[in-house]
Amino acid sequence: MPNPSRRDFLKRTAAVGALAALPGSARAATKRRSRPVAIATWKNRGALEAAWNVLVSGGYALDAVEAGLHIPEADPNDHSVGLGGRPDRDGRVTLDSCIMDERHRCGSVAAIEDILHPVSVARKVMEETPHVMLVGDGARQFALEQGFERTNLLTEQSEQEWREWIETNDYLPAINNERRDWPDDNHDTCGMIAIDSEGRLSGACTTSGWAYKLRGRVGDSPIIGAGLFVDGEIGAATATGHGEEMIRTAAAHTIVERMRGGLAPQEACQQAVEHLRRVTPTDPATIQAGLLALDEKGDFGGFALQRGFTYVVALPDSEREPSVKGEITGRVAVRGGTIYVVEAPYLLG
Ligand code: SD4
Repeated sequence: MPNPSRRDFLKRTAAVGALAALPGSARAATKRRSRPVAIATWKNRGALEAAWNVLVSGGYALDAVEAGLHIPEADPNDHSVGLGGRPDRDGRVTLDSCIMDERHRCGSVAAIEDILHPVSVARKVMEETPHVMLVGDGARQFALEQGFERTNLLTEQSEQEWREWIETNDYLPAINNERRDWPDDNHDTCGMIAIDSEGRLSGACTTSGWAYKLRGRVGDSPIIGAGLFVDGEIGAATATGHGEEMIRTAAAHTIVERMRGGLAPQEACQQAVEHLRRVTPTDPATIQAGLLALDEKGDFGGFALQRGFTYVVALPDSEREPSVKGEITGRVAVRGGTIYVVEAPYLLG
């Protein structure tokens, strides 16, 4: 007769083995309950509130980030995302977006035109195709086949500003946003990561990218691992700023790997910025990188290369005033929680 301790050991290892054999989704599903948390780049408050409403209703983090990003995508006054986004130098609005769930499932569209909600096309790429990324005309064709409508995204205002820009032909974006004229209310590229009450992590990004970019330029926002990365067992990260820098350092993936190594989200963001500054061939004084992270416990952090990176985070009512690195400059009560506006700490003065 086997001795009891050996029997226990066998039972235990069998259970662990069965768990390891489960696909990631089932593994995550057996895991935990969590407090919901959502965090987004810039003052994307409306987007965050839409996402939060899904989370406090017990919804799925993936649905939350998608619903959140629909807000800036449809807002003609947000000149860095979707409708009303600034065009490329040829006057065409081209959009980049991606989405990723807790099971390493992801979808992405780059340089897509005429479609109001690229994040939802990215989700369709994830759910309806064996691919991860579609670009340009192919992405639009896929979207139209999926029933998305063709929409003219170039608003009168954006067109007028582009025509004025042609006169100066100045390529360089401002450090903190493409909207030099509205610095107090920037909501710029929207990167959002969230964890729901079942402990499922997801994230998404949406942008019209670098204003007046070369036709065909793609930034970090649709690149899995650069503008966004999610590992359901570890955490999630997203980025904003000069996309070329996030691509060359695989910024979001770097952050998640540092969290896997044991760093808290705040420290992981800071180290990723320090690394970026060390390795970039670009003059660091001319670029911005704003990074956000969230781990599987719901802890979060943000860090930037330069002053001026604002982010928003939604936390449940039960939360004490959160201890954040950086300065809380605003708070708004929302259903079942509070949205805090935070000025992220930064590396360069
Ligand atoms: C890009 N990272 O296309 C985006 C731009 C951005 O706030 O984040 N702007 O490079």
